[in-house]
Amino acid sequence: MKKDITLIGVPMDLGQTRRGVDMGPSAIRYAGIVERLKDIEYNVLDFGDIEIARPGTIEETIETNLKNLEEVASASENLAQAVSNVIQENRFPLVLGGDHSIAIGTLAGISNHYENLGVIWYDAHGDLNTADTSPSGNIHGMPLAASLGIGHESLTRIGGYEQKVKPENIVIIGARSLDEGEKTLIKERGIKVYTMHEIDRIGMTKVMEETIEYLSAKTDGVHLSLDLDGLDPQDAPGVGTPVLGGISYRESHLAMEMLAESQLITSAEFVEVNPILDERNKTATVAVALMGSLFGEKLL
Ligand code: NNH
Ligand code: MN
Ligand code: MN
Ligand code: MN
Repeated sequence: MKKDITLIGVPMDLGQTRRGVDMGPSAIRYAGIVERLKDIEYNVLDFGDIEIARPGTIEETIETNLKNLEEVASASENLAQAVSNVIQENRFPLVLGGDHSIAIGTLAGISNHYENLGVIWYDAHGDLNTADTSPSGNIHGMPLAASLGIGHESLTRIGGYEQKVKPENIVIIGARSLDEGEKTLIKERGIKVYTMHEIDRIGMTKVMEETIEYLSAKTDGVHLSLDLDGLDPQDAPGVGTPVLGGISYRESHLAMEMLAESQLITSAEFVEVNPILDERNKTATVAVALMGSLFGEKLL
């Protein structure tokens, strides 16, 4: 039942303004992801890195407040193609970021292989902004909106089609910093969200049981998009936009272990690891440990 895995690195930092997150894929490789997966008997292939244009090298033709729009769109197309090829080869795409804007390309590459894709968005943020609601103009705050088909068409039409995921097939876990426009969208579209409040109140076990039940009932594949800032900054300090009061390391392991047991996850990405802001590669090390659990590593 074990699917072969292909790693895809996306050294992208253009979706936000703090440099260093483009080194995330290297940091995660250095923290031993390939060996970790091979230790639990996976066939792992490292595709290498997606080509990312340098900022300002693509001629600006679109008038917009979105930062590096052309470069992000072009990288997204490249990533979508690579991810789609991996699925075609019947392998599991494991995408290493890079800032979270890369999810636009990942989902564009995945979604048309499924009838009804589900998405788990593990994040302190909603990433549901558009040019109109964004407080920053940073595209890493927009990938979930873009994947719903909401926002600038250079982002919503990656892969040549719109709406990669339906609102009722999304579960956001760990939210604690939502912008006003995002809150409105969540309510209007009926997106399921477990904020930190619910995690505190009912516990991660129940959150994951409910999430798995909710998604397995109606989807034929589930993508895990894990932003390391979903975790508490004490456990994952190497992120560009840390928010206090996050999910713990242990709770995150439990979540990954429950997903492994459920066999629900068909693709995954780990994003926002920024080694420049990190403490001795701790955040990449945490990411690798969580990937181990997601792929079925056991303590005993
Ligand atoms: N919501 C803010 C914005 O849109 C912050 C987004 N930052 C993230 N998202 N790291 O996961 O700019
Ligand atoms: Mn995010
Ligand atoms: Mn985030
Ligand atoms: Mn395009």
